[in-house]
Amino acid sequence: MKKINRKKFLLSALTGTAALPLLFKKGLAQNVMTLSSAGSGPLVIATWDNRKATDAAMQQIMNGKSALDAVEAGARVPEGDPEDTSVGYGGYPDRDGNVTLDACIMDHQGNAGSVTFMQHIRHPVSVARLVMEKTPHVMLSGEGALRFALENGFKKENLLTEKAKRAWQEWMKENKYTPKVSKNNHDTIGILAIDKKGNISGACTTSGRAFKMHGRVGDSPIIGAGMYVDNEAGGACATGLGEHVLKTLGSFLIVELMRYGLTPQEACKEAIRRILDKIPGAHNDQVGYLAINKNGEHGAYSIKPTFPYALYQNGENKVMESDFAMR
Ligand code: SD4
Repeated sequence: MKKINRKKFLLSALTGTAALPLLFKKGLAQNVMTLSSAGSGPLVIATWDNRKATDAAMQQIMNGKSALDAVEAGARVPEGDPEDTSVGYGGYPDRDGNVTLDACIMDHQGNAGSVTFMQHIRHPVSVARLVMEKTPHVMLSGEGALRFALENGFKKENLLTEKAKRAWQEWMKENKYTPKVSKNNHDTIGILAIDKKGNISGACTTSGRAFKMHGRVGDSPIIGAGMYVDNEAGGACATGLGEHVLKTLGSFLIVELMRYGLTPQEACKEAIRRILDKIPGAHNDQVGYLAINKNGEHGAYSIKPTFPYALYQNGENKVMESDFAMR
């Protein structure tokens, strides 16, 4: 069978030759599926300056635990931190004053779990993991997710801190119950890891957009939008305005682009380009993507500055700034 240069092929597809469907029709897709060989981790990467999270995750890996254990441990750090107003305990509420949480997790075998619109549980990422491991489902939502968590020993708590309550009351005075894109509420954690075996896992957890409509669910718990992992190709995660990520299924798109030979950086850039191309006015908003491949390479790209991220690799845990589209 003729060898296909995945990158050249993809770039030609991107420039409009529409060769992708043809490839699948001819049954050649298998040829392009066998991506890179052994991984060269360990590595942990997370959105924003979540160095405490990447540190907790790397400790798991150094102790011989899996990438799945690592991303869960990392995601739990901002979930438990009352100062992080975008995740878990201390997260800003919806416009009715309820803290409603979204989270997902995915392992190297393609197993996935997710909870959406869940209240009163501090660690939604751990509930998402249990959905993945203990149920025949991928997603549980709202009351059902809460009931499942309580049945599995999670504690019911009031997650609305005084600080978050005050911010919500201030917002109510100015905005009169009209949901808007809040520009300064973005510390959602998306986290990806490669363990000592070279396996990739990912997680994402958030309280979503501050002062959103009750019942609103963003990209973060949606497998393929807020996060996606395919152990052959790599992993990706998102932060920022979830509606844009949902409309373009950004994390899945990035992983697929890496499968066809793009570097993580090129893939993140293309996913941002897709948002800017398809969604009028998106250049005013923020979305940031992170991606890793099996070779331990990473990419980061956002609509606009600044999008810092934490990278723990080669014994160093540091903050870096992504490249961006709007100059
Ligand atoms: C959402 N993407 O619910 C999340 C918000 C976010 O940093 O990422 N904030 O739309």
